[in-house]
Amino acid sequence: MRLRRLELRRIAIDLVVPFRTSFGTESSRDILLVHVTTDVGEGWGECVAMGEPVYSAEFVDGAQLVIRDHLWPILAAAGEITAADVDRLLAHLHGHPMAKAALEMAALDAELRADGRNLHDLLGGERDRVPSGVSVGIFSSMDELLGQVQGYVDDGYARIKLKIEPGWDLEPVRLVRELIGPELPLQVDANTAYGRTDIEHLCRLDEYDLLLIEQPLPEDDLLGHAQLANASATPVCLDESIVSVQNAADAIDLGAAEIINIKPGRVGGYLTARRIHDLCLERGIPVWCGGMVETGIGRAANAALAALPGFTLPGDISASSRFYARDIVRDPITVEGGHVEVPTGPGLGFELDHDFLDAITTSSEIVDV
Ligand code: NPQ
Ligand code: MG
Repeated sequence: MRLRRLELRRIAIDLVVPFRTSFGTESSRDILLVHVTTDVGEGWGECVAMGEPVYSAEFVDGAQLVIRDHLWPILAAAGEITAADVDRLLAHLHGHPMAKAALEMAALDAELRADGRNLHDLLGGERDRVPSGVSVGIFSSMDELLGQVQGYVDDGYARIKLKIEPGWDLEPVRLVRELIGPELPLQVDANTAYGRTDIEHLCRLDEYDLLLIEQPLPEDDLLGHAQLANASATPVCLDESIVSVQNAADAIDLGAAEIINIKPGRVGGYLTARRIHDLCLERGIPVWCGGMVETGIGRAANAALAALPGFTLPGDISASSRFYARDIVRDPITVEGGHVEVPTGPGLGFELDHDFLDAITTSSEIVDV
């Protein structure tokens, strides 16, 4: 296909309840959507960068700029390409994985729709539904936390993940484990809030039979994670630290990653995400699909990825209604019996609700070839 036109669409969308993590509280989302027009049709992608560089170095204004001025011109000038060429064409530009992933997504959506295929098919997913986990924020009181967790248990989620930080760890985990009982899988995510001097403290989580502890230490501290993995019974899972196939392999070899959270935006796209999955499957490292509070575009694509055989743990692909009162797609992801269905429609598998999308659009920038 040939890329003809780019629309950078920004939307503003409120969260149903503020989401507090160790890096801050989010009450609404300012999301960049990437809409490409090609000679064979259109496609949409979603950039998962946040408003500020608090999860990783990327942020939405920077992503829009780098797409417009640096990434798009290369793809637009490349002539006849396929979505599988995007990663290689952009490889000489450092960083900006979320911006690159959004463009690759839009190219995949356009190409797949033109061929009457879907992402599930292209990636090689083997299941038509995947287990769904929910990520639960930090609260100012234990009562609020337990009330939220009970609601998600009632919704049928297959696994609970608690956000933790220093001062909000052992006690909330103890009380939630008591509330949900010994059977429901429980895990924690610190988003880099601890340091190597906390290793002994983090080992005290061992008694709560957690599925894993996600990214307790800074993203560049692979050795510290290996030290924690040696000291603790709870498996160490990396999120922010894993940014490429090579560094995933290195983290595994170092003993720093006993489990990996795969987020396509963080690693530069769905095709690289699949390669990390393939590596982990070969090495016997369980993986699961993370979430970045996506709309129905990203949620549909994540469900397709999570259908691959190495995704043996429930992902953070919760119902759209976990975060949004109304989604921008006509077929939002729902959770039934603890699972989400992998979309079967063409492309990434979503159908846009254009009226609602237009209603929440805050800006639209057009770039021609
Ligand atoms: C994680 N996600 O696994 C993240 C990080 C995160 C579902 O826990 C707005 C946009 C708020 C993106 C909060 C989950 C967010 C966000 C947390 C991403 O580390
Ligand atoms: Mg995480």
